[in-house]
Amino acid sequence: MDNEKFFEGLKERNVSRRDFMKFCGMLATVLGLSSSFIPKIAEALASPGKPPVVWLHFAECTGCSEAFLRSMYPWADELILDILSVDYHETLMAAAGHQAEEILEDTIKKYKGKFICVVEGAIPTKQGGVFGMGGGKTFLETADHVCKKALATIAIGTCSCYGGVQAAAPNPTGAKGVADAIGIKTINIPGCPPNPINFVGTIVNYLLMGKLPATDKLGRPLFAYGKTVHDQCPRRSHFEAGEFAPSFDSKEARKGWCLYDLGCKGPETYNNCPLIKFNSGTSWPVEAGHPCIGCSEPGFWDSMSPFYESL
Ligand code: FSX
Ligand code: SF4
Ligand code: F3S
Repeated sequence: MDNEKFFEGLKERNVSRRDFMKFCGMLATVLGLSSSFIPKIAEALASPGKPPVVWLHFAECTGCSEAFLRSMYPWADELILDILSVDYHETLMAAAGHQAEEILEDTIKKYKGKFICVVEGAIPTKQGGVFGMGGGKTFLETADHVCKKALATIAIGTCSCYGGVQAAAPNPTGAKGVADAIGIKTINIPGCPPNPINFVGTIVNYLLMGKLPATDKLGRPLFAYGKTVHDQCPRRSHFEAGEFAPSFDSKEARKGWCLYDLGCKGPETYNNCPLIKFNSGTSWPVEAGHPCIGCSEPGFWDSMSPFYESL
C-alpha cells in the first residue's frame, strides 16, 4: 500500500485526516513521545513494506480479538489489519479447514523469519498437549512450528503471556504462556483483555525505531507497563488522605473515594489503564467504580483473588 492509496483507503471509510491524526496523537501519548512525533507515526503507518502478521488462537475466550476489533476508533481495527497485512487470523478470515491450513503454511514459508506472529490464548502442555487441538495438531505443535519461524512473537492477553485463567489452580491441562510452553522469548501484552492500543503501540514502536520496545523482566513493554495502576490513578489523592469507600453502594464510592478496601489490586498491578482507558478513551475499571483485579499480572486468578478482599 503506498501513501496515496492509504489515505484513499481512509477516505473510503469516512475517516478524516483529522481523526487519523488524533489516533496518531493517542499513540504518541501511549508511547510517551512528544507531539512532534505525531507526523512520524502517521508516516510510519501510511508507508508500505510493513511486516506480515500471522495471528494464532489457542486456549482463550477470544476477548482479546474482540477488544481489538470492537472498541478502538470504529475504523481503526480494519485499518490496522490492512496496515499490518494480517495474512492469517482464524477468527476473521473467510477460509476454513484445509484451505486455512494451506494459507498458514504458505505464509510462514513465504515470509520465514520476516513475519510477526501474534498469539492469543494459553497452551495446554500436559499429556503432550492433547487438551488443545486444532486441525489434528496440538496447540503445542502448532506454536512450535509457527512461532519459531517468526521474526518475533507477540503474546496478546494474559493467557498467551502467562497462562491466564486456563492456568489457574489446579491447572488440570498444564496450561502455560507461549514463552514457557515452547521455550522462546515473547513480547507480552497482558491484560484480560489487554488494551489494544498497547499492541498497536508495540507495532508502531517497531515501525518507527526498527526494533521492538524495551520490556520489563516479564516481557512487558515499559511504555505501557512501567508504572502501577495505583501510581497513575486519579483516586490516589483519596488513598493518600485515607478516604476509602466502605461499600460499592456507599455515598463515598459515588464521590470517587479509593477502592482499596473493596479489593483494589492497583498498587500491585503494572498497566496504563488510567492513562489510556478503554473504548477509545471512554473509561476504565476504577473509573467505572470497580476495583482493579490485577488482570495484567502473571497468575492473577490465584495471586489476586479473592478479588473483593483488600491486599
Ligand atoms: Fe485470555 Fe484472550 Fe482474557 Fe479472554 O484471547 S486474556 S481469557 S479476555 O480473550 O486470552
Ligand atoms: Fe490505588 Fe485502587 Fe485506590 Fe486507585 S482505587 S488509588 S488504584 S487502591
Ligand atoms: Fe485490568 Fe486492573 Fe486495568 S483489572 S484492565 S489492569 S485496571
